[in-house]
Amino acid sequence: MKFNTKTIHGGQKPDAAYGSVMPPIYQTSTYAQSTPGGHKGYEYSRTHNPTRTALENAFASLENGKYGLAFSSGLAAIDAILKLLKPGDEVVSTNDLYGGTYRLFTKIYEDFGIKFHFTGMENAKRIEDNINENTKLIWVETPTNPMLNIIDIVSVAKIAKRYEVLLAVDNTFATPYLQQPLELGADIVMHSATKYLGGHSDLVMGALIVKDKDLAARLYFIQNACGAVCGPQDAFLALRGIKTLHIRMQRHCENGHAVAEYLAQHPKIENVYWPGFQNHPNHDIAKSQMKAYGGMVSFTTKGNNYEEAIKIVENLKIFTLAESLGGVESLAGHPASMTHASIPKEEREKIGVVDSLIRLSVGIEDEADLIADLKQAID
Ligand code: P1T
Repeated sequence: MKFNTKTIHGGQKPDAAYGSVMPPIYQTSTYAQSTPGGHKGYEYSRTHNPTRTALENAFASLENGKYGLAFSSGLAAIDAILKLLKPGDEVVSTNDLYGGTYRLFTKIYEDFGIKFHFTGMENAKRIEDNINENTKLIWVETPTNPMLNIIDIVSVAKIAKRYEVLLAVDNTFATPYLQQPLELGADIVMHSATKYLGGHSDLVMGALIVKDKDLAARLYFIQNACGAVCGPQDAFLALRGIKTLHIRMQRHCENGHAVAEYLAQHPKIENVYWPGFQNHPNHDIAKSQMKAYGGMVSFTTKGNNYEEAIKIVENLKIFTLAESLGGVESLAGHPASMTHASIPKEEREKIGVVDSLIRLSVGIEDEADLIADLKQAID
């Protein structure tokens, strides 16, 4: 089945009871048993729920995986991966990543005895410099949030295999429409399904997808034992969102391209970060592992003035100033004071998250309106 068909049918079939084309919202915590243990595959909704199962099957299908797991948020999904580890284990992570992931690593899991090494992964050699006998996990986000760096998943996967370390890829920015990390050698794909998978800014959710049966069993155990599952209403909304993922992504990419080109020629703009540009430092890798370049664009203004950046985001009318990304509507954010405020100033500035950096999640509105809005806000 091709991707554009999978978004609509992947892992899903009409409901067995009445043939409803969309899975019903099984709004129930529990299921009747005829005798203890005598049930129809469902006994308690933390463990399983039929609406969630339909969504988990859809996740697995989209990423060419075998097993999908849905969580109450993206961070809950990452938390489940970290629970595969034990005190003394070490993780090598990208140094440019979502601030909340960084906070979970450094403010929660370091206290439980896990050590994190943050490094730029554009050069794979740097990963090897941080691997030792305690390393159990490599954490990759690509494209990175918010600098839009691209990491070569195939090269990192080779290193992970050589050292027998798990490779997890946060595929939130790309979505399986643009890249499928399991096909490139990753062991675990993670999503904040809050973003493009849901696609309508109406839910908070996380996803994990794997191919390996034993790894899936360990993650299902953690999901049930720790309990950060999503509810059936949200599972239904995510299923509905996924059905248009391919057409939404196509438009996000087109509009992202137009906005990036507009910003690049604007005299007040210093840098535009978008992996589709030929002069983006990792453009060749983006070209080889992604189908197109996505709808996320970051930029800085000349002079790197904090007040000016704040004024621009306040002046926007069609772009909404808000955290998050990946919905049909365009959003603008100021990473240094919003999504990445939990990263110390000197750390974030090392990776380019300077005071004038503005991050755009370019939506699927009319391209001309988006450009006119940026023009009036910047001018
Ligand atoms: O918000 P939540 O569903 O828990 O997902 C966390 C998360 C994980 N990974 C990436 C790449 C993310 O971008 C996020 C959430 N990011 C935002 C809220 C944001 O505005 O960047």
